Amino acid sequence: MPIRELPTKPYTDQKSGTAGLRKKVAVFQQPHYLENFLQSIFDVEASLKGKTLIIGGDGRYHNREAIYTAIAMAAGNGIAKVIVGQGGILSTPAASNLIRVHNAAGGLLFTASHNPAGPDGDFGIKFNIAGGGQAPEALTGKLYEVSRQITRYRIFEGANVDLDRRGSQQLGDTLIDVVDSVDDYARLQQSLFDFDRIRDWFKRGGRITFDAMHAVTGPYARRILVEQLGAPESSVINAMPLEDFGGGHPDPNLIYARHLHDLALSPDAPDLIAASDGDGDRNMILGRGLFISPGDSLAMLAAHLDKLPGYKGGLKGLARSMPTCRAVDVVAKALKVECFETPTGWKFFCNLLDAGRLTLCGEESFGTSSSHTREKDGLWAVLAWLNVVATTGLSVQQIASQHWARHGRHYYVRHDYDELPVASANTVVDTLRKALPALVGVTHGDWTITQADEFGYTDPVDGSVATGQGLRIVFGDAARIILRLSGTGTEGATIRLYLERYETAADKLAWTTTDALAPIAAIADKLVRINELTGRKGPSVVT
Ligand code: G16
Repeated sequence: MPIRELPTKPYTDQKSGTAGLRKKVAVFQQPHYLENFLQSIFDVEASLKGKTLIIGGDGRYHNREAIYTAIAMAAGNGIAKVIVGQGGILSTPAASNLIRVHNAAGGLLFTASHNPAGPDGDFGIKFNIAGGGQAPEALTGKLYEVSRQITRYRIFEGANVDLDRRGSQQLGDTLIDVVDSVDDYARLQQSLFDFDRIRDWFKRGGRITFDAMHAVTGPYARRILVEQLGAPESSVINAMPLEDFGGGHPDPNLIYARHLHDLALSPDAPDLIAASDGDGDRNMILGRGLFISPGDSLAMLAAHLDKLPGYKGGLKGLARSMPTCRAVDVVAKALKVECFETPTGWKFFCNLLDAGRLTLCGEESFGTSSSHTREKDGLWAVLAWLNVVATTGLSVQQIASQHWARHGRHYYVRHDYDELPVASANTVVDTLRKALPALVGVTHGDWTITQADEFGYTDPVDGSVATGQGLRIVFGDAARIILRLSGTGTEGATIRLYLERYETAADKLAWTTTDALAPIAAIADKLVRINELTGRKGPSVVT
């Protein structure tokens, strides 16, 4: 039996962030680094033994090597069956779906999401549990503890798996099933949306440009948009997945996908312009002449969800992460459904989804999804918008204008200060935290602070508590300033400052976001003092 137990020494930095363990590729290439983390999973989740495990990744540099190791270690740790995407490719929502479809005990997803790839780029791993959601914090905490004491790992030595040949192969007692990366995911989308209606919309001249950013969604978008829905081949751009994502930054936002914003403003703009990120869970939506912010996209989809075949059964609850703008809260109120405010991190939605209390949820970080899976789902959001546009006969612009006229408009922006020295980022947060108690009741311009605190969350389903989830300065319904540290970066610390302003008067609905938020930004400058405390001149990224 070529299963061997090999000695190893622990690393002390295998602490998961907002979404799994993300590090530079070079960190993952250290001897036994990946093996240690994987063995921690197999040790902590002993119940994986004898069960099915899904394995796949976003195709970035180091994906294949990591997947060979993961398969050999799955076989070394008594996994009965591994289902792996052909070529080692699975988008994050496709992997989550496969866990659900095959009733698997969990999944190993190799991705650093929207972070750049290549030898000098980032790599990452997420462990998803039965049901398809990301490991909750209690579990990632245990993984971290175990990883700091690990002394050995188990592996099937000399494993020789052909990742490119679909079908079954045997590795000792473990069955390895290499499956098409797209089939099940495409079937799922077909069950949710009105493909006939969308096909007809394309036939009548409807146009989309979808940018796969040379990342994982290329094959998914081609299959669904082009082959199944009849969009012209040219509708999917940068469709070829590349190990370094073509040297780009597959983060679909107004900075890294600026060209899509320019396209939206051009005279020949298509009806819908969209993009997804490295691992296919994020989405960006634009219409002719207009960028739809993620918080607005969530609210507008919520308002139209009853028009989509997969959601005719009615809307249960809605949810957003705390820093996400409160547009969806207004829709929830109008629809008389529960609305939850969770910490940043998709994993916080999963208990609510499992308990049947949520239908739709989203985050400001370009994430939207529904109860159909347990990850955010980039192409799902694009198909949802296509379906709404095809069904209502309205343009994206009309959908947005009607929405704002009825529900009011939440202007919203996020300022990122990347790669700060950790100490200086902490100083900003600590200084504001100390100042919070004295802020309530203070008036700035037209707005008075009604609440100033640190966000904490008690999960309504299992009672688990998450503290220290961001500082918030709230001006009633009118505005908010939020500050938190990112949990997904791999260099130094990233401060995120979120600004929101709500307006309902008809003459205040068509401002530019920059103009609308200028007074809030000025208040944030005074209260949060990021430039002053860090020596920066301004944010690195504004989205
Ligand atoms: C991950 C999480 C999201 C989170 C985002 C940003 O997304 O799944 O829930 O909103 O990171 O997190 P942070 O503000 O801590 O950097 P992804 O697409 O990177 O997996």
